[in-house]
Amino acid sequence: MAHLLSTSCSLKIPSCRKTSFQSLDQSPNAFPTSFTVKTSKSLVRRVVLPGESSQRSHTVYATTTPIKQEASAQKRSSLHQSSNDPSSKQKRVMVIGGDGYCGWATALHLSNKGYEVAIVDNLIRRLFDNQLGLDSLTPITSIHNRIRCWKSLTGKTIELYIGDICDFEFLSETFKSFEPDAVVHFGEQRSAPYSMIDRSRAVFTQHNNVIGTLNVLFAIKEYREQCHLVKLGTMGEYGTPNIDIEEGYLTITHNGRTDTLPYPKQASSFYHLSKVHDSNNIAFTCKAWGIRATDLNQGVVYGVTTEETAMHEELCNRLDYDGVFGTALNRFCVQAAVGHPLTVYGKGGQTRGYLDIRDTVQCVEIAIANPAQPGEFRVFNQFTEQFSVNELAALVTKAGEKLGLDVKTISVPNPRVEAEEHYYNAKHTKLIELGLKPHLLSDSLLDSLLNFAILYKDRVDSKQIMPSVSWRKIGAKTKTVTA
Ligand code: NAD
Ligand code: USQ
Repeated sequence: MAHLLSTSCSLKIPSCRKTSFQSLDQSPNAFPTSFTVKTSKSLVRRVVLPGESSQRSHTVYATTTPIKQEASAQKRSSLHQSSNDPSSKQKRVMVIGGDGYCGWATALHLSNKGYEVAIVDNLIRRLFDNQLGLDSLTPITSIHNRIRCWKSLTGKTIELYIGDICDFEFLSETFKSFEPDAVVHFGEQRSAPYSMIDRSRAVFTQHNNVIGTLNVLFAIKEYREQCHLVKLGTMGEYGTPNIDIEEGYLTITHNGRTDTLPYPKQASSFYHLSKVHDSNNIAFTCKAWGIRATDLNQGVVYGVTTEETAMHEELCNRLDYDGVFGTALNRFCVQAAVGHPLTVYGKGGQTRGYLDIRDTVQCVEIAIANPAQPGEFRVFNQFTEQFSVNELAALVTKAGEKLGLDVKTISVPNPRVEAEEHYYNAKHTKLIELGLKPHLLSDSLLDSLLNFAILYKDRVDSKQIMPSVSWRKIGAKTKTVTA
């Protein structure tokens, strides 16, 4: 089992450019959030992929040094509609976190739909996996190969900016260079268990997520005032109150006076709390600076295939099944495929909103196509169905048995601090009103997810399945996560 904190780590990037990460220490910023392309002193790299001769395919920007404005940025502006016209369809979309699970599928979907897309990512998620000794169920190729494959299949270019959005200089240059009409922000540390490993991970998560989002807000104010921010929040911001959950706001009458206020937030991990802080910062800047923003409070995502990722094996998305990054339904399908009992935490009454990854990409597209007004902080609850963990386990058991699998369930002592039996009724009508056509969890989807898991079951490391992070045991001491 790999140790969590190694002193350095490098990722292999094809096309002969070696990258290395900064060394780690125990400080709040201990986790490397950017890297530089080492083969040249120049911090601006234009990567021309084999078979693409001199044509621009994608650009790799390193972090801290100002980047020369490229001529192509000017040329481009004649190709796209003016983003200062709020009524025009937004065309240029920056996908921050575009190498991740939701981001990769969304970047391809938007590119397929005719948007000009740039991915901004520091690839830190791949580093987390390396540090923790984890791997996606599905083999995923480098971001460079992914983009090259997409280009060769469709002729469509996705630009690539590699760097850390916590580095404002880097982010500014990506804004000046790409000139986005919309920014979809997926680029955060998104695992609740990761944020609860130890103090340094808690601090890293909140620093990375809150400062990254703050930088995006400043970049919009400074360089692209009309740009629409589509920010991935989470249903977990609301917690599990004993009343219905509304979409962002609640009208309250108190001592005879009535007001519509932000819905109370009761997040239950340092990760989920980072999303609450983000939401507050975004709401404030909408008011103060006239930023236009949509906060997508997304539920738990399941599935792996979208229309675009299915086009070629090199476009395949990641699927996490481990105890840190794996989420409930995806984990249960992989567990069923390898004959591991389904790991229901505690009583299993924990109820959450869920959605198919095909709906994630659809929802984001809908949000971009129907932008918020200047100064508007719009909140959509982005999920399609609610399930308790016990209900998910029962559905996977039934689907597994149909495929001849012997599926068992165990109750695992809950490593989290959360209600295990509670009321849950969350509204989710706004995206439907704007045209979302949900892919509801069906037998056929479960079949295909289970078959996917069976296909790759030899890649499963069973030692990674049981949860190893405890909400109660988190402390200041740096922890090594062992299987
Ligand atoms: P992921 O870990 O697969 O992807 C996140 C990506 O962001 C990674 O590629 C990572 O390298 C990048 N990133 C992180 N910090 C960055 C930084 N400072 N600068 C540049 N890039 C950075 O996560 P995901 O599952 O795709 O989730 C994406 C977003 O959606 C997250 O904000 C998450 O909170 C939200 N969300 C996810 C789910 C889910 O079930 N996966 C559910 C609800 C909400
Ligand atoms: N759970 C189990 N067994 C497991 C895994 C999870 O019982 O093997 C339970 C958890 O205790 C929890 C529920 O299932 O009650 C959901 O857990 P999860 O790991 O599937 O999801 P969560 O930690 O909430 O986080 C995921 C994403 C996060 C996103 C969130 C949406 O990692 O980025 O914000 O889903 S939401 O849950 O709506 O907040």
